[in-house]
Amino acid sequence: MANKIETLKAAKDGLAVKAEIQRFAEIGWEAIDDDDLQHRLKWLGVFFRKSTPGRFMVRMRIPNGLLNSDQMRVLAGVVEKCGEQHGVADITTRQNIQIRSFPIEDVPEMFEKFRSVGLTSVQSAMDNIRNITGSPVAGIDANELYDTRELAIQVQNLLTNNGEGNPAFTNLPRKFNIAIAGCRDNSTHAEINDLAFVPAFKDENKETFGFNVLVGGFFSAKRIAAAIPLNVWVAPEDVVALCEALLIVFRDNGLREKRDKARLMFLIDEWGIEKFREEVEKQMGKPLASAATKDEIAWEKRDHIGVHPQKQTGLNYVGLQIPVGRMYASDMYEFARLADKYGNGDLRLTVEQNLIITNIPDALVPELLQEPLLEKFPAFPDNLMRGLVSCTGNQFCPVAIVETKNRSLALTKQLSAAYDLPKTVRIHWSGCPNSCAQPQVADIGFTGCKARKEGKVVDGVDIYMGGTVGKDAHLGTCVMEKVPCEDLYEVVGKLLVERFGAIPKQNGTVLT
Ligand code: SRM
Ligand code: SF4
Repeated sequence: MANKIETLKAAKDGLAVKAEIQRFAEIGWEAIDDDDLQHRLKWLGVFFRKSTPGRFMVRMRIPNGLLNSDQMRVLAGVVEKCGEQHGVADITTRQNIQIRSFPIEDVPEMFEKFRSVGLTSVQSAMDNIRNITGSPVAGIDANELYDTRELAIQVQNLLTNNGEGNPAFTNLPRKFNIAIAGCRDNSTHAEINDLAFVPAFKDENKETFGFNVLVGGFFSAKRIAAAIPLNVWVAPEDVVALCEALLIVFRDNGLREKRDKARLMFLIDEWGIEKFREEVEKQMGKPLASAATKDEIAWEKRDHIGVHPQKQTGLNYVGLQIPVGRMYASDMYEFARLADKYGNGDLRLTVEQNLIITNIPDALVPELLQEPLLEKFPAFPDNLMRGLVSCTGNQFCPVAIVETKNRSLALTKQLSAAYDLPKTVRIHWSGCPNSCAQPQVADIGFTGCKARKEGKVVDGVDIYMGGTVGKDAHLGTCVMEKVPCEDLYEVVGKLLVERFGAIPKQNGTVLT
């Protein structure tokens, strides 16, 4: 028997609401058909939020995390229009932006504004392909192996019909994540994607560049799986075609009966990787090369925070830490202004929910570092704030079990005041086991749950540790269950001392 979402899609395609958006704006949200309101609008990237009924959220698509100052100003304008009390934007864990709290009446005009600067939010949620991630310093990193920007844009253009919506990919069995890595530190977390391209040279002389392909990675409440090798190497010019072929195989054969068993890995489980590879090859219409030997040069994971010279002599990029990814309209206008004044207007987003301003001449770096905005969004944060990532949590997310952004900020500040850390500790907070903040790739990861303390049910977390990214990445495992959030100061403080070399500050506020 088909599940509810399959029935809903069969009754009316998700993208059909595109033609109705003007009507929705005229009749108001309360008169919109419930399936359109709660589900199909997500095909346009527009989310009804039951915690703020009537005030919607939009999830953009920012391929490779590439933004320019004009686009940032348009996004800031949308946030500003939502009013100081409600307007807010978050950088997401897919190098992307979500904005809330606009009324449905504003959507047609908002889409026009997006279009005017080449932005789109189409097919960014539900059974569609999510934002295509790529190296955040593509094209400016002296050590990159490949500039991923053009490929990420091409893949998005194909899958979304240049941002207008592509009926060929509106009805996948489930969500689908694609990452294209261009450097050796794997800054996109390739192995947690359904489809990932990892740099690899085909020949020993390292002259023929391309990508090895990984498939089936995903996180869900029921199962987490690292992507596995497809035993395929593709040249850059075949990346878009491979995405298309593989997605057609998934679309036409993926399991659809149960939502929690509809991600790509379940099809691979059922068929075996060899048969899956054969089907993709058949769909491509040409033989696929087998995987190249792994590139063996190890690199430490970078977070791109701070000042870094670019491959273009005399220019720098400056990575700013955006605590829990949260920005308000005034911040966003300021980012646009700084990008224009000090750089060439370009901005980048990272999967750590941070922001990079690029192309800053050497002579202007000191002045940029003095800008008041950098007090709020520092280029040199402390080693705990630097590694903090947090999902939306129960402030807005309907499936959240606990609050995350405010709680994680407060705890991080408290721990930073009490301990010195010799290096960055990456702490990721997810408000439920869906793992949107990727806790399994963190040094310390939390997933929200209910716990018990003194006989009472309280907010808690399961704690994951040992997640590594970059070379030989592997997923962290659960080391403690149902820890009450109110005990986290002590529990995490102890972990920081015992496992990460934290030293209590002399005048700090270590509580016992
Ligand atoms: Fe996520 C659902 C937020 C990245 C796994 N995720 C949701 C929903 C849509 C829940 C809902 O019904 O509203 C959340 C929206 C809350 C809100 O109002 O903001 C939500 N996910 C997010 C974001 C915004 C977290 C963040 O604060 O950064 C991220 C948006 C990325 C983007 O720009 O597209 C986000 N979600 C992820 C990731 C990380 C990634 O993609 O690298 C994952 C794990 C990787 C994966 O998908 O395999 C992730 N989200 C999920 C899942 C579990 C998927 C599954 O197969 O069961 C759900 C639940 C679902 O889809 O049914 C979910
Ligand atoms: Fe919501 Fe859970 Fe994802 Fe956090 S991890 S955004 S609480 S679905």
